[in-house]
Amino acid sequence: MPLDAAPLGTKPEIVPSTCPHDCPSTCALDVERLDAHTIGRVHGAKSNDYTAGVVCAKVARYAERVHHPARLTQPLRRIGAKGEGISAFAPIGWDEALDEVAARLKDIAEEWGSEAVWPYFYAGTMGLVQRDGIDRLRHAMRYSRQHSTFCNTLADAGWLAGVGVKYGVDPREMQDADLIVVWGGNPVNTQVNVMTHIARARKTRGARLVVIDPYRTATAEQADMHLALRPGTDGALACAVMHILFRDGHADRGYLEKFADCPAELEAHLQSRGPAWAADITGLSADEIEAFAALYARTERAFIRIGYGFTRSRNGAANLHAVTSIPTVAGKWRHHAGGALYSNGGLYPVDATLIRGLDVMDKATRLLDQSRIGPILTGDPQDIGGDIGSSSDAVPVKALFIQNTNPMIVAPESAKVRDGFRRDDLFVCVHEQFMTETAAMADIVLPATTFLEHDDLYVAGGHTYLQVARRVIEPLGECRSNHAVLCGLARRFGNNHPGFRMTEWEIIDATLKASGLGDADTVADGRWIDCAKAGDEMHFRNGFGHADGKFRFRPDWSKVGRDSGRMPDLPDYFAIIDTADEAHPFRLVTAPARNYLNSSFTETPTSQKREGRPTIKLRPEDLDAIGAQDGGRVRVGNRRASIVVHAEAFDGMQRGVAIIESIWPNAAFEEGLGVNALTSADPGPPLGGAVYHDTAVWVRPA
Ligand SMILES: Nc1nc2c(c(=O)[nH]1)N[C@H]1C(S)=C(S)[C@@H](COP(=O)(O)OP(=O)(O)OC[C@H]3O[C@@H](n4cnc5c(=O)[nH]c(N)nc54)[C@H](O)[C@@H]3O)O[C@H]1N2
Ligand SMILES: Nc1nc2c(c(=O)[nH]1)N[C@H]1C(S)=C(S)[C@@H](COP(=O)(O)OP(=O)(O)OC[C@H]3O[C@@H](n4cnc5c(=O)[nH]c(N)nc54)[C@H](O)[C@@H]3O)O[C@H]1N2
Ligand code: SF4
Ligand SMILES: [Mo]
Repeated sequence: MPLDAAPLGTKPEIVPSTCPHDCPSTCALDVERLDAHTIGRVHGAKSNDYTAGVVCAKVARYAERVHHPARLTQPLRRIGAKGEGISAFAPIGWDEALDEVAARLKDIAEEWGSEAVWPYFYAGTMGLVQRDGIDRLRHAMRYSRQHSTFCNTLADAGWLAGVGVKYGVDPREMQDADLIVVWGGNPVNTQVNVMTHIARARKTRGARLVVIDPYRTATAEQADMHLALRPGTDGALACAVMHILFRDGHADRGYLEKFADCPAELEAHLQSRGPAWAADITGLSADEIEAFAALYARTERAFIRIGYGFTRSRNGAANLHAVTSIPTVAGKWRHHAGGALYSNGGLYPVDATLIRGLDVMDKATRLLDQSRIGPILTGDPQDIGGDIGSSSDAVPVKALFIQNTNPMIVAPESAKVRDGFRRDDLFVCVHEQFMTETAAMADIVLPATTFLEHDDLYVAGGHTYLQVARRVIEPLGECRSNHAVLCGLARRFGNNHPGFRMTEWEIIDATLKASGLGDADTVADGRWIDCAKAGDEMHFRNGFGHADGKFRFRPDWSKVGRDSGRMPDLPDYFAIIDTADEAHPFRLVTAPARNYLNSSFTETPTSQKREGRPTIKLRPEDLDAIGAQDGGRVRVGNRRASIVVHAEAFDGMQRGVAIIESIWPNAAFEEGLGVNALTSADPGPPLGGAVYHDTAVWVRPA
């Protein structure tokens, strides 16, 4: 056991690192290094005032993942059927593997045009060099571009529409707040550090916690008030809260005059959107809405911590915009610990030109929607035309080169994704740490290092630190980093972009220097740089991110995305969700499970044990109504597919709401199709974005 490898009585060496996973916390880590190949426990850095010594349980026991016996250690060629797993593969050498991938991509580009190749990636590591380097290869070779829509497209659209820049109030101010509203997020599961700062506010100031979430999550369990609304109805709740603020004299009229575009119009518009109206839509009582609005109105230091969950609906951008309008109406942004934070992703002055090869990008290449990989691979003519390219001469995708993502599980309409991967005429190379269900569909699989085995540079959504982390241990077996693989391919293509002739460390160094942030060694030795702006900037006390400094209640959605015609003019309930009907009486939310991180950690025994099995939470009355039992098997379905899961009686939500915590591998389900067989690949307006929590389904005993 790696944990016991240090001789008794010796203290393990502590080495700094950064958690690379797709989590807003981006924790600063202290890793126990037992020897050059082995780690022990992973701790949160006490010296970082955001991480504050805390990490989630799954990363604390990272030894279980990095030293997992099923880690890939050699390049593999598939010699058996697609989807069968490791037994269908035979080991090959790196040169042979890269030669073959390069030759196939070259042939396909020659025959079909370079856009027939789609480099496909997401956020297995959030390190900028290892995550985004794939774009450099893409642009250098004029391969198809990717519109990355799995996660934050709808949320970004909604935040930017009103606020104008992608940052918000410093999260370290949460500890000084008197009211924290966790809106559509579940930080106990998804970014545990938020809870540290909330706990401080509760302990030192008696702060109140309000959670707005369709079900009683572990975060909601800790709350003073939990508003368990129907999924996708946050716009209505936000409107009613603002209606009450105007009605009861809590709108900050002086502030609005100076900092908002059209407060009088908004007030008039909200006249007809009071608590009774919103109660009808959200399923909350008018009293609950009044109580929340009153608490919010009377608290100066009211911090809204906005999560992603409530934006994963067709109306998600509109919902998020409506929520950011609340602190504007009430003028809360003015106060220390008042206002809102969604993400600080736009805070960092990092020049990504070298990493992403932006100098050689050709914007004329087509842009393919990541979330629509199912329709794309199965040849939807609308999709393969791309967002920008012309559809008349559209070529099918003939090759996928995949790093950092597991689309067979995480992408919507996964039955189509699987059909697409099964195509005989599709060449697939997957660079992975494990034999994921996506890797199992590949022709060539390449073994990848983990963050502990390579260098990288990290920024964060949930705080303000930029971090540089050196590798902690030697690469396992023959594992190579994403950067090394990209360089290997570029060499075979004879591509001379300077980024392919540099080491990771040289790229980090050059990027920091180009960004005016110093050099790699200095930043790594200091571990992080705090990129927070002055408080006045992060509270928008000098104005919001639009030219006139005013928050937009009436955004110009056409500047945000092409599908803007349907967007509501002013904050509203935008009724375009997959509404429940007689045939599909339940609204399904596929919220993140605590012990998995997307599909990562689904391979570790402790996570598997803690999660148990795929489960649908339904109210006891709903179980009775469909004739199902607590613990019994049920079939859940809609137009797209049906899956079998076990039912759990749970009274933490309204009737008609169903929860399946995710994301389980498809193989964990009886028939081999997982929860994303039910979710839709419809792009949410105005700019696209996956709608994982916006699905009407039927449920019946299996
Ligand atoms: N343990 C764990 N941690 C994770 C992840 C994971 O899978 N597991 N995923 C990581 C990633 S990639 C991300 S982007 C973040 C996301 O983390 P969060 O910001 O927390 O967002 P979501 O993950 O989508 O969902 C959070 C909550 O939103 C609720 N929700 C769903 N629909 C609605 C709605 O219509 N209205 C409201 N008010 N709430 C709604 C869900 O019930 C859920 O409890 O977490 C990261 N951290
Ligand atoms: N039903 C449902 N589906 C969802 C969501 C949901 O809430 N519900 N959430 C969505 C969201 S928010 C997101 S962000 C996506 C995330 O989806 P993904 O980005 O696919 O996230 P992971 O499943 O964690 O997959 C990352 C993969 O990258 C690999 N990896 C990690 N580090 C490296 C590396 O350095 N190199 C290489 N080559 N590989 C590496 C890991 O082993 C893992 O298999 O899922 C989405 N899907
Ligand atoms: S809370 Fe998030 S960033 Fe921190 S260790 Fe866990 S997964 Fe990583
Ligand atoms: Mo995400």
